[in-house]
Amino acid sequence: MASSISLAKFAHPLVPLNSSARSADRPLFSDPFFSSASSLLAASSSAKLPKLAASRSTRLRAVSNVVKETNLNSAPSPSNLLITKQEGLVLFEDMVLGRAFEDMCAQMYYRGKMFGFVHLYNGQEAVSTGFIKLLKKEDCVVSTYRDHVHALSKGVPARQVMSELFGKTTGCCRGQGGSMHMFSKEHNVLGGFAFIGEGIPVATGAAFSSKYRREVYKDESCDQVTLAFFGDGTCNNGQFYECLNMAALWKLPIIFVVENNLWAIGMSHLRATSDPEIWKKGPAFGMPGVHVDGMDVLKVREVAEEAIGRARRGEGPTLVECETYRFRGHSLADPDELRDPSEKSHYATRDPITALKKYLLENNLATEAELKGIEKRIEEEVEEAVEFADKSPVPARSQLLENVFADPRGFGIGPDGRYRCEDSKFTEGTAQV
Ligand SMILES: Cc1ncc(C[n+]2csc(CCOP(=O)(O)OP(=O)(O)O)c2C)c(N)n1
Ligand SMILES: [Mg+2]
Repeated sequence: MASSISLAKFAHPLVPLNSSARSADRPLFSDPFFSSASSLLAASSSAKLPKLAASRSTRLRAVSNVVKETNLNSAPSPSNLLITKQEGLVLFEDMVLGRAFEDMCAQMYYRGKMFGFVHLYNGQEAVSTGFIKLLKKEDCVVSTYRDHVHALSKGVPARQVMSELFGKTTGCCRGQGGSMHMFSKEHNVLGGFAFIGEGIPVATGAAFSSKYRREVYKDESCDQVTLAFFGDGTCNNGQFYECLNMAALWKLPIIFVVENNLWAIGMSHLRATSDPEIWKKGPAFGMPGVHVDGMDVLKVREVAEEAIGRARRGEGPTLVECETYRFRGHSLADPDELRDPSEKSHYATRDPITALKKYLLENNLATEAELKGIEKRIEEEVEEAVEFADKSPVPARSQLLENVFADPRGFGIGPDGRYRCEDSKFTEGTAQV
């Protein structure tokens, strides 16, 4: 493969991942969008690099044109900007919501309001926002255990997500899923998954179903796209490769979005994988592989727009590697002592929300007062979500064995129709079953 990135550079925490030096090193990123599967592979030869690099600027202009056309209601922005004011504010609000929601989760967790593991998304907001805010309601999102913010970006109300975390009946899964299993049929959020890689085949199945309905049932209106989000560590899991194969083979409308935050719990990505450049796995399967700075929502959005467009037009899947960073430990139970403090402080200076704020202000797309107004509104929304969750009822005991597919008589329910867990002999281990 043509790539001149050295591992040392990739690993160095003080080299900004979006520096121009780095981009110049990686002329292949994003450009496979313009190639068929076969020319993608051919493009790996260094002779093709100048041409591919040139096509990137063409794509940038095309994106800004599309954005302008689809936002007739907003004030026109200068031609060199990729977003309108209205879009910028939507992105900002969504990222602020994600951050404020997660900060509140940490408080509530330590106050004992939530149970089990809780994995926060702080620092990675540009990925969720950059992709999901471009989706239609019918499009699907599949997440991992780090799923609150994906659900929020897809439109699941904050109060429903918070109630789910509190284990209450008003939660999006009626309190039965908890932090790692956000699901909403209404919003086409097809789940958070505690087992790594488990969501990828579910997403592939959803994409297959869209294509099947369109091509076999001739439902022309069915142009849904599915986004599968997962981490760098998960890319060492077999399900990832099986799904890349099927998605490429059947040209499924799916985007595999890798949130490469450089760590899988306490395992460095560089120590765990034979080739740390995950994007390269796309061309290996005959689909575009794209690398993007996942701390820059505008760059993520630009790549997402292209990938979603391809999928919707029936041109098949894309693998997007977003280089990002989580600002907190792996979960709220993780003391986060393994990562180097200089690495953490380096990424803290690249906070995606601060960067977007700066962009909006410098380009006169928003005023300080407007952004403060959004922050205040979100703060109130999150406070309200906590009050709502706190006041909501806990599920009735009768809900315990709902959605359990095995026959609950026997293990769960005794011959008298009562829950066996209510029988003290059963909990003592002395019951005769
Ligand atoms: C099949 C399976 N094996 C192991 C685990 C334990 N586990 C939980 S999170 C995790 C690391 C995942 O890292 P990554 O994919 O990079 O996601 P991140 O947490 O960084 O978002 C592992 C190995 C699991 N949940 N599922
Ligand atoms: Mg990771």
